[in-house]
Amino acid sequence: MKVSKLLKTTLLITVLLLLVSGCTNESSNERVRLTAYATSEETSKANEAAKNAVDGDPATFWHIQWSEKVPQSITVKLSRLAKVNQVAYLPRQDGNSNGIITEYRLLYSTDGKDFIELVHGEWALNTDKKVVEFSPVEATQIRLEAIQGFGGWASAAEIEIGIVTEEN
Ligand SMILES: [Ca+2]
Repeated sequence: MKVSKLLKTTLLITVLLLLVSGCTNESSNERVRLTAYATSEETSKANEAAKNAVDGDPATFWHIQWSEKVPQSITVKLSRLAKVNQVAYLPRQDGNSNGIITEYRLLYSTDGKDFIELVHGEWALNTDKKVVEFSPVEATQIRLEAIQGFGGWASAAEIEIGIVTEEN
């Protein structure tokens, strides 16, 4: 008796899980995870690797090697192809302005080799989050190129990618 009840419960749970996954498991709705790489990152003198720009923590940041200068770039990799229509840049929040990006380009790619320019613009030298919106593009990588940054460096506390969710 106990076993069959357990079986029934297990079956019910399985069916429910299948129903739930059937609703949310379409590849277009799969949660996009972000990783990052950069043309330069300071990992020997400080903990300022590219991954710090996508860790969700405003207190950690990416900074290029102190011995290098802009132009440099940081590229965010998406775990799958997604429709992107927004990028937000959060400058470092530790009170030091070094590397705050003031002239930038945003580019996107579907193969990580060819990058197409989306936006070229300027940002005020402050710690406010900068949000850039554009017509949606399908991409697997988004590149933030720092053309000018305070002190000749580039840094970023967070780079957020806005994804258009499919609703069919
Ligand atoms: Ca961070």
